[in-house]
Amino acid sequence: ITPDQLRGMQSQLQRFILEYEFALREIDTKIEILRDEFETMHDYNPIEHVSSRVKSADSIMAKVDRRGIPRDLAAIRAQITDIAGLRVTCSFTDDVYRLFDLLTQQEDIVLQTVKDYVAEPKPNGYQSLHAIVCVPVFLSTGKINVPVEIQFRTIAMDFWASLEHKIYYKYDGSVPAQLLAELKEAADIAAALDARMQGLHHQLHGIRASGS
Ligand code: 0O2
Repeated sequence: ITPDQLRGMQSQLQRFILEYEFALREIDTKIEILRDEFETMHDYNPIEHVSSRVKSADSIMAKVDRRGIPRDLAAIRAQITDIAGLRVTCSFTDDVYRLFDLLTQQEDIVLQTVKDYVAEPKPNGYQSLHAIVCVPVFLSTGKINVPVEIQFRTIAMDFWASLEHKIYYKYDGSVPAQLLAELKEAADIAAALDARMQGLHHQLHGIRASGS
């Protein structure tokens, strides 16, 4: 490979990654607008926090090889849909669906796939609502539609998922059975807590509505 070819590949890759960063900015802005509107117009804010990341080149290539996808940008663009990822952590389970609706019903957003691990948790207890959406990004060369994976979850679901993720990596995927059972139990407790908090929240709003 010549230095010129290498420079060409580097700039292609840089441009490729940039498209996903732009898409994340578009979605971030949409969420910021919703959050600001909720704060100003309503009596509470359903969004606790938002985080986003673009997958690193190493992690994209690891997934490409794991899945047997050709190492070419067009194939990667078509088949890896979580290069841009965004996580919206909400206060209550209702808010998870509310935010999902508010975002995915916007007319420039195209909903591609939904995985509802809240309605149907994974066997290990993992809960979250996952959506792959396509968002338009306007470049000097024209419009491109870029896929973004959005994960909607409650604080309790997020708490559980981040600990489970750490444990999974610590044990390199081979987590002892006892720990897996405890994690599943913790997931059930987190789900029960979410249901309880949601109930309290409804009561609070009921009291406010009838008391005002
Ligand atoms: P990261 O670092 O968060 O990006 P795949 O994307 O191929 O791994 P699939 O079935 O296409 O799998 O995607 P799915 O089921 O929608 O889940 C993808 C992402 O959801 C993961 O991304 C995690 O962020 C999260 N996730 C899914 N299952 C679990 C789980 O059991 N525990 C935890 N803690 N997180 C989970 P990545 O790429 O694995 O990691």
